[in-house]
Amino acid sequence: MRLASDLRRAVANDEFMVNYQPVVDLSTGRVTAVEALLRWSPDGRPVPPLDFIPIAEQYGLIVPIGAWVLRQACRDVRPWHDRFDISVTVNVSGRQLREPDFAQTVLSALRDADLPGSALILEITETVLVSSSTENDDVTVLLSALREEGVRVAVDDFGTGYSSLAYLRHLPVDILKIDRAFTPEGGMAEEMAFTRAIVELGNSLRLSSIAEAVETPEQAERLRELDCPQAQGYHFSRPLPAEDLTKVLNAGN
Ligand code: G
Ligand code: G
Ligand code: NA
Repeated sequence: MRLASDLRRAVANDEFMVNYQPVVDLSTGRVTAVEALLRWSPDGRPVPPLDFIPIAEQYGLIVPIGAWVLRQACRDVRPWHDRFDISVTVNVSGRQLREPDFAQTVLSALRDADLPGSALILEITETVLVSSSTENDDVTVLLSALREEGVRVAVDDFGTGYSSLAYLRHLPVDILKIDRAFTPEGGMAEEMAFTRAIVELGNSLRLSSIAEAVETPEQAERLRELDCPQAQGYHFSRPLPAEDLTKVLNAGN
């Protein structure tokens, strides 16, 4: 496949970049974290992540690409962490978690950027977490070890991957990223009931939920009324290159 060989070359040629989308504390408006989002523009034309990430996963290329994202994200967040106490949240695919040296990859990215583990959040989809979550399995052990270094774990796409919540009782997680399907569109009663139930679950488990794809001030206000602690989305900011985000943060955080 053409895309796969292009991707292989891209790793060697440094063709990737990382953009950062702010995660905002809904009660203070402060940026608490940024999500690292991989971008690839071979010959100046951007390829959507949803087109190339599945291929990268299929060919195992997500392992070196993901390691590169971790290193870049830790390096970029360092000044934002020092000045504004901002953490970085990095997407991790199941393929990466199964690498025996994944913990080493994470810890060396932190060490080389001189960043504490508490500044890093690993974002793992609910489907991947659940498919690897019997009580004593490797992923549980791995995540527990990383948490001992202060690294936090976020459940991505929460609410869409699985019909049971039992895994939340034994998997070491800190944050729920509430799937965009539950970001209220119009404030209709039934829609709000789902959002409220999910936010309340997160709050009562002391998980710091993040609502995704918040696009309007009305949506942000509804989430505030439901006591959702954090949110991200175009209403606050699009994903930005590091230099642009630095300017935004310096202008006031
Ligand atoms: O910007 P958006 O189109 O960036 O991202 C689309 C999807 O790609 C998201 O679901 C996001 O989780 C995923 N994604 C973005 N960056 C990365 C990455 O570095 N690694 C992995 N595994 N997924 C990513
Ligand atoms: O599920 P995950 O957090 O990985 O999704 C990130 C994806 O969502 C990226 O593609 C990002 O560009 C996109 N995104 C971020 N904010 C918004 C938003 O407000 N609306 C929409 N439609 N997409 C968004
Ligand atoms: Na994500």
